[in-house]
Amino acid sequence: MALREETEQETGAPPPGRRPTTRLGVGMVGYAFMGAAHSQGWRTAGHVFDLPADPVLAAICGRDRTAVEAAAARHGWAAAETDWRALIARDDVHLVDICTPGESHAEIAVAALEAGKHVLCEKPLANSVAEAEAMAAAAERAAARGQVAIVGFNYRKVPALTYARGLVADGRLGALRHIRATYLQDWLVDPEAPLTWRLKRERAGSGALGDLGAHIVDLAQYLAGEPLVGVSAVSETFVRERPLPAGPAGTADRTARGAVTVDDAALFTGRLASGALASFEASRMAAGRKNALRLEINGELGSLAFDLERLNELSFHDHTEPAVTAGFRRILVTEPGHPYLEAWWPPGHGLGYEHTFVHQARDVVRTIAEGLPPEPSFADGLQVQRVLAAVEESAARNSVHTPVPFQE
Ligand code: SOE
Repeated sequence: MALREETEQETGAPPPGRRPTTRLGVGMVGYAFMGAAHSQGWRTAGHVFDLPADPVLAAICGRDRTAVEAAAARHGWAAAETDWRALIARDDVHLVDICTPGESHAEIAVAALEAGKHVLCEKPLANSVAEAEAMAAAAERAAARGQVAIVGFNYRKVPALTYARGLVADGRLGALRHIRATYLQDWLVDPEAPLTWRLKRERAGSGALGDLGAHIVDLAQYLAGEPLVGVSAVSETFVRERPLPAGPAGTADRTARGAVTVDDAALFTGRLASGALASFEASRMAAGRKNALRLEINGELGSLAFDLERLNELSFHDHTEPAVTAGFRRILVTEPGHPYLEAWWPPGHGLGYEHTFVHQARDVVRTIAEGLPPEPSFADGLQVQRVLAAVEESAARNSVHTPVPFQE
């Protein structure tokens, strides 16, 4: 849909250094962790980057009137709705930002696209391949009408990883041989941690696999610039019953318990289209690991390594250098010439997790206003969904691998 032109007569003179602008009215569904993170992105992007349109936090939506009004006040949204259909129908909403659990992604995204809105949808795109296919098809139809549909794989927007993609695309690593990716958290180590929606298959689709594995699968395919063509997996649910959540803060009710219906951890190997081999580990059971996303790529000309806990750094080994001086060196990705950094702080003044959502908002606005190809697209999200489904299928078949003989 066309962005609304806003004239100077309506707004007064533009602030110094800024051109008259168009407005992109955002309507967001959901207001928990991701809702807060996306709100921060929408609030900040236009104040840091020179954007071709101004994101406006038009309305936020959640089922509980009191809670959604509190979220609107806290995060800076102009209005609150309790029905997502009413949010989509609003004239001041040009883009629908979906931050709900995966169970409602498909229905909201397809409805929003059919209503002529642009869509940003949290990852993983859906809870099943069938849903993701319907979403990708709706996005394709909408693209023909000039609408944009993007998936919230926010880690693509870490400057070091965007930069890493450039190095791989420029051939600095040569032919790729290996990708090693792990994403580890530990919030489920405690067997008394409550049974939240993230532990229910019908709500979240899968467990650590969709929550964390989706990110590293997307990053592997994005960085390599090619898809995974096959996987072999094992997965486990270590704690099969947990206390039901009770109370508004999701604290555990010690009396009633329910079944965990998703994986706690998934490990898999994969093969990329070029023949490179990849390995992945996603777990919410890795004691001491809070948000540890690590990646290493080895190519015939060099290697790259990244650790989200040190997200301003990228390690690069140039294998074409003389062996006596070659070796991994740390690039501090904070120079104005690095992706997204031109608008932030002087070199060395690093960024954090929340900046990925600001960069995501910037890219969504630019994609819409400048007619750029959407990235990551719903087709990318569908491809990740297909990998997740293949991992689940493989894990179900591989509950017993090739047995290892042993002697008592
Ligand atoms: C929870 O495990 C979670 O919030 C994920 O859902 C996010 O995608 C990830 O960025 C951080 O961890």
